[in-house]
Amino acid sequence: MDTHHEQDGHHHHSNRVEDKRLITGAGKYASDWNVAGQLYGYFVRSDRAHAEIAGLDTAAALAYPGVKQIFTGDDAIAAGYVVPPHSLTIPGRNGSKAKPTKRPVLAHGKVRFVGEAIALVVADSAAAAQDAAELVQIEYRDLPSVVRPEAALAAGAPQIHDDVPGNLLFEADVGNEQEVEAAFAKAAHITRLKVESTRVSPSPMEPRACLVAYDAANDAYRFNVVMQGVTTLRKQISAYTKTAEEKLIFEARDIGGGFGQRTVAYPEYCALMIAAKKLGKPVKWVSTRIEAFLTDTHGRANIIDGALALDKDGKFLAMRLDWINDMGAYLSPGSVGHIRNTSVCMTGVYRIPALYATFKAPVTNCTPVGSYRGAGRPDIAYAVERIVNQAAAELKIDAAELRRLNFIPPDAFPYKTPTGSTYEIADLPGLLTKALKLGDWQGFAKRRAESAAKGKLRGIGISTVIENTGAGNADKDEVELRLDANGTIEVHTVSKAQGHGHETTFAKVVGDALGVAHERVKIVQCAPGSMLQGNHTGGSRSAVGAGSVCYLAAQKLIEEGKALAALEMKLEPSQINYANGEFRSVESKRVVTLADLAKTKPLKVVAEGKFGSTFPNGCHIAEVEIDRDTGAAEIVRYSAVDDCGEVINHAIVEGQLHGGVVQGVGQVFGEHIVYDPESGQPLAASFMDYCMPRAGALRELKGEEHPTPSKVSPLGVKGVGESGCTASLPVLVGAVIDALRPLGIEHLDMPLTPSKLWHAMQKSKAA
Ligand code: MCN
Repeated sequence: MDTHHEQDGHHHHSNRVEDKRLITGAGKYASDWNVAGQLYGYFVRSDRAHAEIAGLDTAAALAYPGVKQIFTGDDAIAAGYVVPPHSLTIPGRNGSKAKPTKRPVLAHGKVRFVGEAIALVVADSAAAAQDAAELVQIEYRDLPSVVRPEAALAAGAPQIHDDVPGNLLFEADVGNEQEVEAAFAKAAHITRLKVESTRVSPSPMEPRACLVAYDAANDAYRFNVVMQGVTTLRKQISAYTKTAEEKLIFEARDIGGGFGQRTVAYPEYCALMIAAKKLGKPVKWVSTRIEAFLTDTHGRANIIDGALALDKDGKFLAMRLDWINDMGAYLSPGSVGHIRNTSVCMTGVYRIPALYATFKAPVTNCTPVGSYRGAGRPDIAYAVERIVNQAAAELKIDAAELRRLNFIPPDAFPYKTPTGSTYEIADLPGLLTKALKLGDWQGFAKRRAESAAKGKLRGIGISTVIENTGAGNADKDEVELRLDANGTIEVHTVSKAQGHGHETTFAKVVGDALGVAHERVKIVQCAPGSMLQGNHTGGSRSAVGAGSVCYLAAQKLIEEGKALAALEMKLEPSQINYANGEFRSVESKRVVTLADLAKTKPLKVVAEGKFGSTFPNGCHIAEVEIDRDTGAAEIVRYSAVDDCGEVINHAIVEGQLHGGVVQGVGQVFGEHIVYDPESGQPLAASFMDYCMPRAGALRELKGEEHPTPSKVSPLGVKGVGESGCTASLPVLVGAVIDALRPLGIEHLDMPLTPSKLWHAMQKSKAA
């Protein structure tokens, strides 16, 4: 770790090899792909939250100049593209299972959320397709809608799917209810808090885009599409359309952000397959930002009702959490995170002997919910950390001390949690000590007084969190190395960076393992047609998974290289040493270079690995100042100490943390997808009314590393891509609540907008 640097307050110098291309306009994004003779698609979408489609008349649109064809739900049914795959396959209560929801790739008979695609207009220009789409006549029979998950579960709520009685898609529980009840019965104190992790839109910079070409000779489809890796997307489209995986070929180069939202098979991609095949021409669709808000999967959308039982000394005895997980109108292929990930680290960084949690996952007349940076991890961290803060306030114990008192001690690792996970390793007291120093916890009272003198309310927040990263859904991660006669090493992966800098970090792993310059290593992500297996980029698993296999592949290349060099030198492999790109033998004094091995033909090796979960953890401390007159909150200090194991690239890790924290800032202070409860209409579907964080929202982040290397993989790394997001929600809301507590305000739900804070302050004044 490079503490020296950090303590001097310097930031790590960025040395990402992809940056020149990305920041000079030389990137190639999904909508940059074109092929000769392509047609353009435009989707007609529902403007109703819940309605029967009583009539659909495409005649006028079809007559519009340039229009080739219009596809509707009938075509989706005829193709059999009806049941999207879903990932919520974990066992439910009493052995029950989540029901897949039918969703023809173009709506058939009924629409269930605003934005659902009803028809696909294909024309010889994008403008013609869009113009003609306005001529498609739809007659709706409106049905009552329900957009709040608690309301969807209430008796008498409108029924959204015939085969989902009571709108309850899935129900589960974890832990031991009897133990929890017994512990609550003898507790000296019980803290209760109900919080919501609000529905938000991940909003990557690059909107979705997809160009599909049908190859009749091979009955295959070629896609240029945004993605987070090829394997998951290919499997899901294959399942949705019942097309063999090897008939689905994907090509993408640069991806302008993903955040979980770019992982899944969306119905639009499959509808384009129908059109491309029928018309015998490639069809391209580029999403607008409004379509992105309406139809890209949303994130979070969890309501958590929690209770924590403590003994008279403040030791945690038991916790109970009752979840409502809003799934939106259909079960998205990326739905599992809501539940699985929340239960993996449910007791957080604490020793809580007894735990019980229930989950209810309803459908609502809203956009389907999928993974969003953290996928359940920020939600559980938010719930637990808010409850712990509330307990500290009620018991008048310092929030940092209450944490220290209840931490899983270093000698208890590997630590088995009440939900059956095993945390590998962490040094929580060390992390806390470092963070308290970095954030000057002790000096807060003085700073609060200074703010008060300026008429401002100042609050401090703390969060100590742990999350699972690494273990993927794929059976294994594979990486292929190709060595050519110039000594260049191509590294093929099936993960796909969306801004993460894999071209830099993976090249470093391979270059270091081979002892060659990083510039000699070229990372090729998701080469079209490659059938390598592995995980997509998500769940902060690429460093642990693909990254570690990069290392194993380099080792394999050395081993195979030794055998080849031995043949050439007429020696045994054991007589040959490898270093810095060269095979040498003491005996013969001869040298065979890596490039020599590929003289006659390129040398290929494929390595594989399967790794378990790693558990990055962190302690963040933040301070906010609230303006009493406007309700505006300003982040005035932010310190983060994180353990992501060994670090491959410090600048990238710092950037990942910073990005994650700012994404949390967005959810805490502004971002919120809201629907009108009467009409089911979305009220925030553009950047005019969906408030993204701006650069000034977090002016400085002081970060330090506190690594406890992982033994799960040969690199000792833990994932870092989501950590900032996970830690930032509770610390920032905690800081605001701390500022408002003197006014008697103990809880507010996100987003903490100036208006919300102002009204809360006015109400407390009046009281
Ligand atoms: N890294 C490192 N040392 C470590 C751990 C990671 O140097 N100990 C590096 C990795 O090599 C990689 C980066 O940090 O370059 C992130 O690695 P990792 O934590 O393995 O996460 P993934 O690469 O799998 O990225 C996924 C994660 C997720 S789940 C979301 S969502 C997210 C995030 O990353 N989406 C992002 N960060 C994002 N960053 C950008 N720019 N864009 C997104 O869409």
